[in-house]
Amino acid sequence: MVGLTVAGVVRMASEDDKAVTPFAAALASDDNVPTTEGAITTVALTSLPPTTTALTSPIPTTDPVLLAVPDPSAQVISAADALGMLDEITVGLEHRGGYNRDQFAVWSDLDGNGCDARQDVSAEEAFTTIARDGCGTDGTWRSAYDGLTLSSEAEVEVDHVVALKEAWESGAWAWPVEFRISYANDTADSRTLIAVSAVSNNSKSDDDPANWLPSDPAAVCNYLIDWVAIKHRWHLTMDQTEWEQVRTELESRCI
Ligand SMILES: [Ca+2]
Ligand SMILES: [Ca+2]
Repeated sequence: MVGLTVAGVVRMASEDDKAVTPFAAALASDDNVPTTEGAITTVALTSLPPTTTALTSPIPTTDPVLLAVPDPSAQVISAADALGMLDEITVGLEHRGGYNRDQFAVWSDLDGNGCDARQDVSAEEAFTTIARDGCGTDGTWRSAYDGLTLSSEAEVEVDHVVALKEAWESGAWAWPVEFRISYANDTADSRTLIAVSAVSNNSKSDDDPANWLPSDPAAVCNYLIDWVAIKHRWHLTMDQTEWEQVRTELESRCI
């Protein structure tokens, strides 16, 4: 089976998400001993399934079904591309209830460089890097949502563009636990996680584009395009209001 070593995740998945019980039970068996090193949760890369191979473990058959962690897609897409992707996204009701942030094991170190995903994104997105000390970074950042300049790492918050709760309600509720961990700590596609100001992150919260857009008008199109790309890549659904709002905004502001 797999060598998942994430403290708490197996427990949370088995308690709160009956849909993954068979998979979680398999994870909890054998010699999988949960370990946590300091603030960093360590996940063996070998625990992730090959990106092109369907799981052999039972997974829910509820639509949409994500059969493998998707390959990173770093290609820049246009608003027209995003509108095309939008037509391929399933529109449906959000899945309410059962969400718990612990089921995503933020922040983990999937690439095994000793720094967690938040620290990796913070370092990657520093506009100017003054110094690095271990996993910490001294530098300056530009907050994508509001254009604020952040002059210390303490001011930087790393945001899931499609929030974990929104992802849960859009399909992640049915994922095997390692898919959720891959999503929550995805540093392979630079769109999934971005460094922003605390004030913009707090105002965005778990909202989708029907309820929140960046305060910097210049950031709106990139945000919408990235939103579509992330939902499309991870086979996440959109609720009707969200889908219509994204289409309207893309067509009116970005084409
Ligand atoms: Ca890392
Ligand atoms: Ca939504």
